[in-house]
Amino acid sequence: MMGRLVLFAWVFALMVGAYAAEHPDGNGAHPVEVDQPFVRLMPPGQPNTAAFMMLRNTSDADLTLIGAESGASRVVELHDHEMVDGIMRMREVEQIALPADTRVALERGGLHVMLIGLHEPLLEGQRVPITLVFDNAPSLELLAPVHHPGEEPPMHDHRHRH
Ligand SMILES: [Cu+2]
Repeated sequence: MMGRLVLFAWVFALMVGAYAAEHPDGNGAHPVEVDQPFVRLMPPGQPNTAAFMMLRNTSDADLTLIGAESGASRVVELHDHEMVDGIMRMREVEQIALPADTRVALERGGLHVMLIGLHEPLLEGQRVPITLVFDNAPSLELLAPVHHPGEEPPMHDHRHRH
């Protein structure tokens, strides 16, 4: 019995050691990098908006974004766009796959984090806290500045305008 306890303790210590080796400065080295996050400024009275960003899975393991949280709105959902009868519509998706060593864009007309039921109107330049939740990586907190739709940072050489 005692031997088994010691074994458990030893295996646990090994696991903690492995985690520390992969994350040398604590929570600083997350396997997912987030570039240029922003929240779209909506006209006054509009209760919903969306957050966009470039996600990069820098690890060699497949990860999955399974949700997002924010104190700014009542509900936060992962959304995608799809064409239905020639009209672009948003729909909720359960998760967003982040294959190993791959970039995934959350961008206008595509995947995004939907903020539904804003508690207060957002102001340009304000930074909105968003937490990304993954299936097999620690949650990641970020601050996404609010941008006027015409002044969003360019993500690609070609920008889709609808
Ligand atoms: Cu949406």
